[in-house]
Amino acid sequence: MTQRVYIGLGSNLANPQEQLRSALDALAQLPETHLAGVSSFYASDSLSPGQPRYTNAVAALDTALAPIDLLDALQGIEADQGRERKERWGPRTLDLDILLYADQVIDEPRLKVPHYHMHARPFVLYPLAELVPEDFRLADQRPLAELLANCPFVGLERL
Ligand code: ROI
Repeated sequence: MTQRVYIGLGSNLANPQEQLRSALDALAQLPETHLAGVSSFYASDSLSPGQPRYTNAVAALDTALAPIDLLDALQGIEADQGRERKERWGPRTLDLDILLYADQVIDEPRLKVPHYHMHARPFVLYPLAELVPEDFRLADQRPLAELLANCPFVGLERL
């Protein structure tokens, strides 16, 4: 059975738009997975000061991969694109986050879904909103419209 999953993509090094495009190609080639949709790309300042601006997007996947297998696959794509895990919150060539996995709530050491910071991040919520119905709710039942209302479209530049 396939599940609808939303992936957050981010990059602020080494031509971020190119990084996102090759990550999308890699997502489309994952086993047992169909790339069902891609949002616009958005640029914004880093939440951590002193880093280059980020480019972010959200992708919709229909996948039969289990959550941890999908996480392994995403970390493989990050590593292929030169991600080095030096410092937490550091600049990165590619960040791939599982934002939502169907309506599952996952709380494991390696994986927390819904993604713990997505509720307040405009560069996640606005691209996600392009891919879902207007009455969409997160797995914790919070309506996306409510999160958007509390998260102004400030500092986001749609590319
Ligand atoms: N800031 C923006 N704008 N986009 C990101 O993806 C992003 N990712 C991060 C931190 C450093 C928190 N800031 C970010 O990890």
